[in-house]
Amino acid sequence: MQSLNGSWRFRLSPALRAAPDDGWQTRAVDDWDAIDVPAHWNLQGFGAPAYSNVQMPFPVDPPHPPDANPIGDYRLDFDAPADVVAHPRQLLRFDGIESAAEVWLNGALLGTTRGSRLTHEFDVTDVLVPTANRLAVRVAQFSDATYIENQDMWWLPGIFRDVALLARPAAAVDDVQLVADFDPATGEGTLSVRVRATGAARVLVPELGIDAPADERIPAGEVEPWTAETPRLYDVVVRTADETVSMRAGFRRVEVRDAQLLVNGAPIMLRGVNRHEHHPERGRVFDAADARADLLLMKRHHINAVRTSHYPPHPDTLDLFDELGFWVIDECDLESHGFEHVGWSGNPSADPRWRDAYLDRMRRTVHRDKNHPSVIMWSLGNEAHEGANLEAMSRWVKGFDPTRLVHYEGDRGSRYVDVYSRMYASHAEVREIGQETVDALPYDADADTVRRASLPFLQCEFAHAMGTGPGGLEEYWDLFERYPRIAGGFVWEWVEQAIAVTGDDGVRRLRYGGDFGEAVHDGNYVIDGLVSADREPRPGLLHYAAVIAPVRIDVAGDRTGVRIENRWDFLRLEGQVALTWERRVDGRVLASGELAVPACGPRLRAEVALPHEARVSIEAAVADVVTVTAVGVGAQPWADAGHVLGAGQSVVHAVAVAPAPSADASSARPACEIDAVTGELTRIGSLPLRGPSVGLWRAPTDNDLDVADDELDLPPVATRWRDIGMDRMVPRLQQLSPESGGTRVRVRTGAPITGLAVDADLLWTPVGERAVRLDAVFDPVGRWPHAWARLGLDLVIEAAPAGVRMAGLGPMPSYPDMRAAARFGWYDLGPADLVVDDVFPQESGSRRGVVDATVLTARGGLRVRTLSEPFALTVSPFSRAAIAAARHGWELEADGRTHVSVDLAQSGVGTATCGPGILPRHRLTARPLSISLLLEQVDADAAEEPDEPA
Ligand code: IPT
Repeated sequence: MQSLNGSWRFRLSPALRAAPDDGWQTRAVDDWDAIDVPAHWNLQGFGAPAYSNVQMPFPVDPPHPPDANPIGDYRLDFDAPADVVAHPRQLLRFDGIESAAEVWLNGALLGTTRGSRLTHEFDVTDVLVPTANRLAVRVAQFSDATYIENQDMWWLPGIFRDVALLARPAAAVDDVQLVADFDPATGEGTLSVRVRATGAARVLVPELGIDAPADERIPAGEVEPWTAETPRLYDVVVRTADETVSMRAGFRRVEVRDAQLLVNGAPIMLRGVNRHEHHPERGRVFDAADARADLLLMKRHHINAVRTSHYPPHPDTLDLFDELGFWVIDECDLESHGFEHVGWSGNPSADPRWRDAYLDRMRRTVHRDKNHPSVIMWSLGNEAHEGANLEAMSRWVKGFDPTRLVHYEGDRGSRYVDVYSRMYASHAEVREIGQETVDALPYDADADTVRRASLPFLQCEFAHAMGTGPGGLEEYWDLFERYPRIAGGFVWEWVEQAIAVTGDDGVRRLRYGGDFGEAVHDGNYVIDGLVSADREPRPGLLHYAAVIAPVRIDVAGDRTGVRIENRWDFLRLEGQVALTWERRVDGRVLASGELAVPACGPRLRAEVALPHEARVSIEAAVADVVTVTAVGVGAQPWADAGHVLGAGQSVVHAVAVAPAPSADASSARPACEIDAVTGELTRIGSLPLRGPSVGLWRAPTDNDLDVADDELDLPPVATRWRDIGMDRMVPRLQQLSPESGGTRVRVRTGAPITGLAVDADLLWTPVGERAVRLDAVFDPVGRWPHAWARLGLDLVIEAAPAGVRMAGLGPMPSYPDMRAAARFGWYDLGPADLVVDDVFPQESGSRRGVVDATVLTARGGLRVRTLSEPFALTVSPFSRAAIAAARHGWELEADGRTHVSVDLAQSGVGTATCGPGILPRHRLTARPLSISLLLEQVDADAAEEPDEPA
C-alpha cells in the first residue's frame, strides 16, 4: 500500500458550469494552490464552513443541487513504487469524499463516487504507470446525495479521509467475513470464515492452535469471550499462496430474548454517547491519536457504548472500539431530514428511484465494518422517516449478517427492526415502555405492537447535552435499571461541534452556525456536547459518569456499613476493585483505611461493615463526612490503577453555633454599613460591596430558551420569566430601623408590569468589627404563575474574583437535577473553575450544599457561613445581564467585580433543547423561604487552607 495523502494541487469554482473544462485532468497545474489531503477545503481557506441542522441549505428540489455548488478540482502527480506496479493488479482507494466526485487517472475516467463517509475503490490496473501518474478528482460540495446526507452537522466538503494505492497479488484475498460465535452454555467458540480469494485460503489462530481451511465451521474450543468490559481479541490470519491478512476476532453472541438485549447470554446496559467525528480546526478529518484520546476519555467516564452518529466513522476507529471495549451501533451514512420541512413529500426513503442508492450505502457500511466484534447493531441511518427503501436495507442486512441486530429509530411501527429505539422519550414514557403498559404507539396506528412487545428498548438519543445540563439523567437511569427490557441509551452528543478560527489578532475564537455569514443556519444548536470541541469535560460529563459508574455505594446513615452494588454486566467486583474509606471532620482526615471487597458478581449487591472509627461521636464545627470509594486495582489503557469507579458518602452537618452579637456598642466601627436610601450594605468590614438584592432570575441556559417537549403549548421558561419581568425586578425599601443591637431592613422586590413581588425581611446583627449575622425571611407576594429560576441574595463585591474556598458539594457545578457527581468536601476553586467557559454564554457554575465558603477577591475575602440550611453559591466575574446579552464566550468581558449569589433554592435545568423540560419535582414554585447566615470579611490569605484541591 502506498499512501497518497499529502499536499495536492487545488482549484475552487463557484458552480459546476463555472468549473473550467480546460484539460486540467492531465495538464500541468503548478499554478494552482496547494491543499492538504485529507482535509475539508473550506477549513483550508477556500470558502467558509456552514452549519444547518434539519433545514436544507438550498431549495428542496430533489435530486438537484443548487447552481451555487462549490466545485473543488484536485490534482496529484505521483510515481508508483516499483513493488506496487510489479503486482498484477492495483486499486485506488478513497476512504471518504464529501459529497460526490469524478475521478480520473492519466486522463481516463475511473468513475464517480457517492456516499461521503464510505469507502470507494477503483481498479486502476490498466491505467497506472510507473512514473508521473496524474490523478484528478473533481468534487462537488452538493449533489443528489446531499438529500440523503443531511445530518445535523457542518457542511464540510472535500477529500477528507485517506487516499491510497493498493497492490494486489495474483492469489489475492479479496474479502473475508469473519464470524466468531461464543456459546455461553459451553464456553466454546466457533469460527466461520468466508473468504473470497483467488485460490485456496487457510485460517490460522495460533493462540488456539487453529490451522484450517476457510469456508468451514471451525470449532475453536474453550475461549475467552469478547465483551465491552473484557475486550479479549484473538489474532487471526487468513492466508493464500500470495497474501496474508491479519485480523482480530472477538468471540461473542448478540441476541434478543424475552425482550432483553443479551450478549453471551447476559443482559447488557448501554451507557452510551452519540459520537460525531469533529475537531475544531480539522472538522471530520481523522487523527489516530485524537480518536484514541477521545475513546480513552469516554472509558475514563464509564461510557461503554457509542452510536456512530450518523455515519460510519473513519475505518480505524472500529479497531479502537474492538480493542478498548465499546458496544457499537454502526450507523449508515443516511439522513433525509430536510424533507420534514416539506411534509416528507418526495422523501427518498419511499421513492423507488432511490432504492439502489439506499441499498448501496447499507451494503458498503456492512462490508467495510463487518469483521469488528464491537459492532452489535447496524443502524439504517438517522431521521430518514419511513419507506420501502429502509425496509429493503433491513432485509438485506438480515440476510447478509444474522449475527447482529438491525436498528432504526425511524421505524415507528417496529416492523423491520430488532430493537425498539426512540429518541428523547420523556421519563413518563420510558416508564410506560418499561412497564409495558403502552399499547399502540401514540403516533403510529399501524405499529406491530405484538412484535414491539418482544423487543428490547433503548434510547438512541436522550439527555441533550446542550449548555448547562443535561438535567434529569439520574431519573432516566433509575428507570433504565428498573425495567429488564430497557437496554440503556446514548446521550446526545459527545462533542460540541464548534469551529475554531484564529483571527488576525492572534485570538482563537470558537464559532457556531451563522458566524460564517450563512443564509440558512441553526445557530448554536451544534454546540451540544458532553465535552467541548477541545475535549474539556463539561459538568454534564462528570455527572453522567457518576450516574453510570460501575460501582454504586450507599453508606448507611448510622455508618455501620455500606451497600455496594456491582453494575457491571460481566465483571465481578473482587479482583477488579479496591474499597477505601475515609472520615473527614471539618476538612481534616481523622481516620481512613481499606475495606475488604466482598465477592460480588455482575448486577448483584453486597454489604460491607464499616469500622468503629467511622461512627464514634465527634464534635464537628462544619461537617462530619464518611466517604467510601471504589477504585480500580489494575491499570487500564484509559486509566492508572486507582481510577475511581464509584463513591458514596454519609454527611452529617454540624449545627453551626451562632456567634454572640458584639456587646460593645462603642467598638471602633460597626461591621457593616447600610445605605439609608436602598437598604443595601455598602461594606462588610472594609470590603466594599453592594447588596444584597433579591434574585429570582438566571442568565437563560440553552434549555431555558427552548420549548420543552412535555410543554409544547407553553413558551420556553426564559420567555415566561421575561414576560413577568423576573429579569428586571425593582426593589422598594419598606423599612429600615434599629432593632436589638442590629438593623431590620424590609424590602419589597417587585416585577414590573405585574403586582408580583417577593418581600424580604432582613435582620442584620453585627458580630465584632468584621462580621454580621443575617436572618432573612422571604415571602412571595401575589400568585406567581411561573416557577422561579432561584431565590437568592445577590451581592457585588468591588474587586475581581480570585477563587472560592468552600465546604459543600463539588468540586464541579451542580443543579437539583444534575448532581450525581457532586460530593461533599473542602474545595479550593481557582478563578477559572468558577464558571464554565461556554461557547454560548449562559448561567453556570453553581455549587450546591454549601455550608461555609470564602469568596476570594483582589481586595480580600468574604466568608459566608450558614447558621441554618446549606445554600447554593454562584461566584462569577460577569453580571447575569452581561452573560445574557453575550452571544459568544469571547464577547464577555469581566467588569472587575465579583458577582456572588447565595441561593436558598434553585430550579433544575432539564433538557428542553431536545426532550423534556425541568421535571416538576425540580421546579422552584414560589414559596416562603428563610436562612440565617454569618457574613464576614476575611483576609484572603488568612482563610483556612483546605485539605483537598478541587
Ligand atoms: C435529533 C437528531 O437525530 C440529531 O442529529 C440532532 O440533530 C438532535 O436531534 C438535536 O441536536 S432529531 C430531533 C428531531 C429529535
